[in-house]
Amino acid sequence: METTVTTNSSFADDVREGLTASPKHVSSKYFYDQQGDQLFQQIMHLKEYYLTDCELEIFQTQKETWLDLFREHGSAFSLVDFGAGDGLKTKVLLEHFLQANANFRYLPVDISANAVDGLVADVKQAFPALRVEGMRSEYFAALRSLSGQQRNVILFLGSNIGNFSHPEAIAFLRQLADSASKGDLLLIGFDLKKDPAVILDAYNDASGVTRAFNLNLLRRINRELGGHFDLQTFMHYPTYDPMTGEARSYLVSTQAQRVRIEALETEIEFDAWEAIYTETSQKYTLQEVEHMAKVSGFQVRRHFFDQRGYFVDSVWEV
Ligand code: AVJ
Repeated sequence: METTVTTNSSFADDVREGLTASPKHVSSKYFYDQQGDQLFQQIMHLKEYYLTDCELEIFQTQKETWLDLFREHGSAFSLVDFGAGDGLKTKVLLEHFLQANANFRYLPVDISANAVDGLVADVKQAFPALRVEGMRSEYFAALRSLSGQQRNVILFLGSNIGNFSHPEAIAFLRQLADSASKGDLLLIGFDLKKDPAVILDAYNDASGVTRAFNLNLLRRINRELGGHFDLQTFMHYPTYDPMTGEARSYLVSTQAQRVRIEALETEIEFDAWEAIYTETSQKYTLQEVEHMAKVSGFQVRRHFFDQRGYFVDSVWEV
């Protein structure tokens, strides 16, 4: 039942494959160990990282409208949170929905039990009256297990979709549409194309947090796989192509070197200035957003923008 989006390969296997390939690459999904989670929390508070502020602004201005939309059939709904992060933004919605006495429950889904348990404990403390059930599960399996009950409103926020390549994103959305039930809604965030300098700054903050976030990938290889990366010899190098909308991050070896990785019983060879490709953060036009909805089997209900028009939260129906 897995697609190309989710694989069962281990960190070790993927690091071996990616660092012996040409060009070298390691997936951004491996950013998020405990340190990576913490660094991402810091990124969300950076002034250069406008994405979080934009989406928070949309949440604050649209929470009434969204509640009307979610319970338009006068019925109960489940708020199914994919990739809940720290729930800062989601808490704005939860608070409003509780105040308005909405008939809903909150279901954060994550494959990591740690992430789910942490978030559940956190929202329970903040909102004792909230009906919350953590689901330690793969996304699509969670959705299928919920079908046939009340309407599901699936949250896929923060432009997390942007970490997928275009074909991966379409495959993911199609599988989402297939696993959902008729009438279910998807609330999905997309970062939009804008001044290229603004975008590049978001991935190259002055305080160096994003640099540390990217380099943490090598630190993680050192910690978990007995790697011998000297972080001083790798630089964080982000790019943005205004034509394709692709923001990419690389780690560039500033010298020719060989790096031993104990757990892989191997040595990785780098030429001077050879790069490891670590992340894509795709930026979209509204036309691209609408096209993605259509080809993956959704109907666009409405778009919601921040004041600057930097970001869109789009509501789609299955
Ligand atoms: C969590 C995938 C939306 O791509 O903007 C932030 C991750 N990477 N800074 C993004 C990230 C570098 C972020 N997403």
